Amino acid sequence: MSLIGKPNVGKSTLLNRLVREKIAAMSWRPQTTRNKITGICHLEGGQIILMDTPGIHKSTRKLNEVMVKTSLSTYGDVDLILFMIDARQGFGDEDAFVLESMQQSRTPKILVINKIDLIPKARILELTGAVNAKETFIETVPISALKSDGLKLLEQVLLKHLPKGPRYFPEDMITDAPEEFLIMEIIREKVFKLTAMEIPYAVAVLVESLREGKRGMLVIDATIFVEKASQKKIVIGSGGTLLKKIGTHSREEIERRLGNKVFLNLFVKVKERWRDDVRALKEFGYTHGLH
Ligand SMILES: Nc1nc2c(ncn2[C@@H]2O[C@H](COP(=O)(O)OP(=O)(O)OP(=O)(O)O)[C@@H](O)[C@H]2O)c(=O)[nH]1
Ligand SMILES: [Mg+2]
Repeated sequence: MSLIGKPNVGKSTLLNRLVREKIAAMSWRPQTTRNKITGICHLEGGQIILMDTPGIHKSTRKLNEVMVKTSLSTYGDVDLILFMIDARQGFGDEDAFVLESMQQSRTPKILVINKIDLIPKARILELTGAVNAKETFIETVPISALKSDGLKLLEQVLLKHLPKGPRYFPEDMITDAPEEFLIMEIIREKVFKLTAMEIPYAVAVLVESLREGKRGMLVIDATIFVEKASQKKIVIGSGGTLLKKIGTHSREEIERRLGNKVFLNLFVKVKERWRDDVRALKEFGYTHGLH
């Protein structure tokens, strides 16, 4: 099952809620997610395998092209597409663009209207009617991912429509993403939240090494790449204060996630125009559709 929608509608928030653990980066900025990430939701009635994807949008940059291709590539791999819209913003041109991208796909679609905590109830019915007039959805489920409202119903709807099969994953497994990826995303999310303007978008993170240090401590070396020397200066901050804050916030979350004490070494480097540089994109793990 794939979570699809324009940026910022709440796809990653829903993934984390259904998995009952934070595995996907979330922020109030659009285009937070850049890779797909699989989450596994264990229920009495079965396992739901969910895929969070980057928000589909228009852009001329290579990175953004790769992000969108990553999302589109999931259509053929899944049994269900969850098309998510933001209840407060309603259905706009950007949503129409996303819907158009799935027109060719024969995968059944469910409409998820998220952020219903922000609108009056009557508006839900109105939106349901308006969006269902544009496309055939097998179900419409209004939810608030943030407030965990409507999620029980959504789980039941998903179980009903997903084909029955063996349980693929062990009960304690919530993602198949490698540790390096989860760590990279935690650091990138902190940069997304602690920097402003164009900086979050100019940042890529690479986990260079993971090794066991003294007393079972996990030692992590990671590099934050930016596109310009001026951005590097900002990410480091005066006297290194911002980098320190990014490091502390990241380390605390990595420790919670891995259940291990962590020593995090963060470096900042400039890689000019990496967002349009195929080699750099590959190095950073943004590979979909690149040759
Ligand atoms: N009020 C409200 N806010 C929500 C809800 N779900 C998500 N949000 C907020 O919406 C913002 C975007 O959430 P994300 O989960 O990062 O959105 P996304 O669709 O994954 O965004 P991209 O990765 O950029 O495509 C965050 O600030 C969330 O807290 C909701 O049900 N209600
Ligand atoms: Mg996301």
